[in-house]
Amino acid sequence: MVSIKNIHSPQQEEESTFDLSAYLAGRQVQVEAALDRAIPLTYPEKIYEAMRYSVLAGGKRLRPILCLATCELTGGTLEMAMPTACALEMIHTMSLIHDDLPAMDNDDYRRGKLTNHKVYGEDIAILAGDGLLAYAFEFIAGQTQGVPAERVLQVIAKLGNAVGAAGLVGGQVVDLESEGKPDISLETLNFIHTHKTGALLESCVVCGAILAGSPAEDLQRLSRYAQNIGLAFQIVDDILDITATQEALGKTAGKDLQAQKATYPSLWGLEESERQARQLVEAAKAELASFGPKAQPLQAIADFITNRNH
Ligand code: GRG
Repeated sequence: MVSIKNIHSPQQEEESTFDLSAYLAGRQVQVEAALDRAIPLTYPEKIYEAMRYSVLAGGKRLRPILCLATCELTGGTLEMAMPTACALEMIHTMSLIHDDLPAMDNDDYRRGKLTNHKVYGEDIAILAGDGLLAYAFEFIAGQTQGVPAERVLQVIAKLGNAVGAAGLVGGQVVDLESEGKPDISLETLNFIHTHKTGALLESCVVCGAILAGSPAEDLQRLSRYAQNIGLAFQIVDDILDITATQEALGKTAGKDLQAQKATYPSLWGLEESERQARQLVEAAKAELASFGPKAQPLQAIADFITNRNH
């Protein structure tokens, strides 16, 4: 079995003095606190409880952290980006709740806990996802402060595009259509993942920079960084489905094989999948060169994508 630990060279580890674990832990605490405040437990309590159950169930908080990091990198503040960062986690959580439903991927565990529909029933789980999706946009529009209105509008439009049929929803549809077809082409596999996973990750990175008022060239560089880490993230997700335990993943392991799903390892094998992920991470990091040492968090997050074990 191939381990994806130490996927980058020891030399690279020496070069970086940036403490990513401390950085991520600090940001996670800030994001969790903001999410806790964002969704109050009010009437009708049942739906707010279901929304809070999944949003506050843990998770790496990679999407909000990416948004905060690019906003800071491009001259903005954490405060400017926090409502959007929270909204991104609400949207991501919504997609996990719906993805876990029996009509979709049908999973009992997520983030180490029973899935939303297992606790609250399918009806409430669907509504909890709907509630989170709508609230995410309301939250950006109503809570963002210190940012010109046209930038907020740009963020809302970009996010709507990434989540709808042109993004997440479209990727999920092609994924559903591809079930039980282990022979789908690399082009179709790439379409699924650039839409289902990549579009939201790209939005996280670019929205942080939009809020800070970045020029178009920087938005393009950051967008290419995000597209590369998005694909690497999915390749690693496919590898982990084979190599990691349910305990480490917090969700059912080995599902892709069981469902005879086409994945990067099924197409390329584990070794080549690791090589491709590593190459994408290097390409992503190259896009950050012009930002200098300020881009250390984003450089380290790119490495983390291939080094993670869950
Ligand atoms: C209703 C607008 C709407 C969309 C729903 C269900 C669906 C359409 C799309 C599925 C999207 C999906 C679940 C993609 C998988 C993304 C992925 C790799 C999730 C795991 O992300 P991590 O590892 O999880 O960051 P944590 O728990 O750490 O946040």
